[in-house]
Amino acid sequence: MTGATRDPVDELVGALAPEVPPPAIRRRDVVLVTGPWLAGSSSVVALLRERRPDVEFVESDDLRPGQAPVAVVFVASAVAPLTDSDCAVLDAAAAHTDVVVAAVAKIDAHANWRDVLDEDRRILDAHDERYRGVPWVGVAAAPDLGSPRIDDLLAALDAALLDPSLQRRNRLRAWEFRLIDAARRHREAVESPGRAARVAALQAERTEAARAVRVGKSERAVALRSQIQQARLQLSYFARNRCASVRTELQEDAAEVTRRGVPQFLGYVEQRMSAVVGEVDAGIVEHLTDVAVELGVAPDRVAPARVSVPAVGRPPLKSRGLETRLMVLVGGGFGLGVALSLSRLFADLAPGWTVAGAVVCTLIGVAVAAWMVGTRALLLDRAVIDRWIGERAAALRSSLDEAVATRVLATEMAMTSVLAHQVEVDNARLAADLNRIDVELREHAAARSQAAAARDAALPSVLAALTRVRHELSASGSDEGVAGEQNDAVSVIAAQQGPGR
Ligand SMILES: Nc1nc2c(ncn2[C@@H]2O[C@H](COP(=O)(O)OP(=O)(O)OP(=O)(O)O)[C@@H](O)[C@H]2O)c(=O)[nH]1
Ligand SMILES: [Mg+2]
Repeated sequence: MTGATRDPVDELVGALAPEVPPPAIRRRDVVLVTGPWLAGSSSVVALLRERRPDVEFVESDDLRPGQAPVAVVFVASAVAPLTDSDCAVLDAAAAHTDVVVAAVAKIDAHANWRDVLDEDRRILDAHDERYRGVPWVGVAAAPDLGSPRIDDLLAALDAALLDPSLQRRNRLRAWEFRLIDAARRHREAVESPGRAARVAALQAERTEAARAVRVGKSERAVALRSQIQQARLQLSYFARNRCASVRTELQEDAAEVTRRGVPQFLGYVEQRMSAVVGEVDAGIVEHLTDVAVELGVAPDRVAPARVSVPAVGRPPLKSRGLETRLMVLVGGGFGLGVALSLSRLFADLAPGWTVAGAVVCTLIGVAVAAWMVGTRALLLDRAVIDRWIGERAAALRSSLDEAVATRVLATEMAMTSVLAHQVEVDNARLAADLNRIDVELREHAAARSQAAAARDAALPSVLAALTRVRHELSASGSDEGVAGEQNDAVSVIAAQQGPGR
């Protein structure tokens, strides 16, 4: 007979959900007594063992993982109604066992234990409908006064253990747990929180990588543009400022130059102009190097060409023949006039010295004429030099302006090409990153669709089997029982009770 080798419940469920393996639990022929902390379960176990030595009672610690009892006695204290965590203790203890008897302990010490019992029954019924038929009794296993009261529990336990459908119900309950677990695993395989978190992280990483490259590119372009414009403005201002100040300085010096000092002064002008060129050149290099460093470009990309002093001819100091002749004429006339006037005055004052006076007056006239011509020539030279300095400064200024514009432009081009290269490098790195992320995302999507396919294929039969198991469980309460399905514990109790009661 096949039933001798295989449980009928296993055959029933196995036909509905063949891919779900049977519950991997070992049914121990024991009654588990458990309950919340300090509820009194150890006292109840002790008393039960004393009263019913024919049945093996154990506490949670006595069961190893994978072992399930034939019945569970759930001990709750009469001190207060059950909490959610208390219900969870029962859920864990009776996961694979359908037969549950509930007891409110310490009823000797709590006069209102019946109210607590009613409340506990209501709470447990509301917690899970599987507990609706659970019998509730009051016990006092270790009373402070009087004798222990455990008869109601023994009676309820006997009735439960004598139920002929006990083994079948327990097996169905174990199957229910197994099927719920299988359905949960299928759902989790599809909606795996770990995979969902990883996919979300990958998508965030993808968006951030693309954004970082885009923002980095436009930030660098904006920074380059603004730095270059700033450099152009500041360097032009600096160059103009230096030209203006050197011109003022040299023109002031030119106003005091002597005729003899002119050649030396011209050399000094060259020297000052070269110094300004050097200063502006150094300023350009320094500023553009700073810009390069700030933009993360090697400073050697800054255009290194030096500025030269613009060539402007020497001042036209000699080429003024007509003016010189005019001055000689005017100076000579003025000197002659002075000489004649003085000699007339002298002749009147000292007629005896007329000849000597004429000589002296002539000399004075010549001296005055020479002074006039000399002074006029010096003033003229100074005016020429002054104009020449203005021209040189203007030439220097436009030359420096041009140098600034050229150098800034060259630097901008060099940096633009460096930044373009950086953009290429960034884009290549971004493409590699996106490719890696997309490959992983595709792998997750494939794994998810595989799991969904597996779930869609398996879940209907699992759910059908679960519905059938629950139907059998709810029906088994009113069944007449299944012949030959009583477990060993039931047989022992029945044999024990037979003649003795
Ligand atoms: N008054 C009275 N006290 C009891 C009764 N049963 C147990 N107690 C007391 O309740 C306390 C806890 O009893 P235990 O039997 O150790 O309870 P437990 O649930 O096994 O406790 P833990 O294993 O520590 O969680 C002890 O102080 C017992 O004396 C009872 O029926 N009446
Ligand atoms: Mg204990």
